[in-house]
Amino acid sequence: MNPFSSRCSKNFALLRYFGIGYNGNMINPVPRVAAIHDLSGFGRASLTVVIPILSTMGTQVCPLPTALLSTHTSDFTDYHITDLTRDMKGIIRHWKELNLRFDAVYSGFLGSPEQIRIVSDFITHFGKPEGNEKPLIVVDPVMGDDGVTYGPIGPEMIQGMKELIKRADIITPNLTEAAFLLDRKLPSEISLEEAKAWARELSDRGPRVVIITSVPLKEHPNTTGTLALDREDGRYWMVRCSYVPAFFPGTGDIFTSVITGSLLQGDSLPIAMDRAVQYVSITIRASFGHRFPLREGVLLERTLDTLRAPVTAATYELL
Ligand code: PXL
Repeated sequence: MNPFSSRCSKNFALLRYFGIGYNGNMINPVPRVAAIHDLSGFGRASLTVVIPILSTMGTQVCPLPTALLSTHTSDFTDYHITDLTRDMKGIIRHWKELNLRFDAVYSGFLGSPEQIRIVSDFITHFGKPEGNEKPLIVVDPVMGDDGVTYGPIGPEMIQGMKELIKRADIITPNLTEAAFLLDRKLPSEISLEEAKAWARELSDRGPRVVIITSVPLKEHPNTTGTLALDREDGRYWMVRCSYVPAFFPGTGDIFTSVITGSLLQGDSLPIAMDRAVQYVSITIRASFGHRFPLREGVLLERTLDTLRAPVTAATYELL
């Protein structure tokens, strides 16, 4: 029986249940994400936050680990690191043989220019449209924060990221990473018009949506801005939250994971931004009052439940 002969099968949830799309292509019962990040055992960054967040948001996560570390590299020294480039190739070979289909490809921290090439090839293969569905390509160009690069990131990685973002639908640099990508200096504050121009310039290189985080806006002292442009409709969005004076590693990974989960569950771009900003903000607040080293990351174990809540108070602005 063709499930599409009935009128109600036009409902996308039913398509997920039947497992077959309008064009006869296979549909995953829940959205499936290929998550290309490192696995840092201690410190709540990369896969140890990506997996719980996306799972909580109803998405299947398929990790493609880039490296195995004892801890992330921020404020830890002498960490153990094993590069997994060879293993990535083996995993991808098997996934190709299995003919897996992903609803999104989401990359974060990458260890070498060769890994960037592998991710680019992965996007070429697994990012192809099928029927009228195309996997969402999310590239978080993880390179640094507060004007400095993370331990293993050098100039050739910045060059590689400049190429990789061209392949993305959505990129989520913080202001430091945006400055690296645009060969600019990191300003201590930036005007709204300048920040919009940065987003526009990055989008001109390929990605339809650019979301810049950690933007210290001249016009709004003591707040942190998250600014986005969707080139398709030319609209700029802004979500502001009050500045919390604490630097926790892993919050960028948390932010982009919520954006990905939110878009995959059908939210609009400004609602996804609102969810991500509010989640990072409440999770920092849930952590800040405790007395433990910042390098251990935010206590997302205490706030994951809130990701299932409907959006109640959206604060986004159309610029
Ligand atoms: O959260 C970003 C990140 C991811 N992976 C590794 C890192 C960092 C930031 O410090 O060191 C290994």
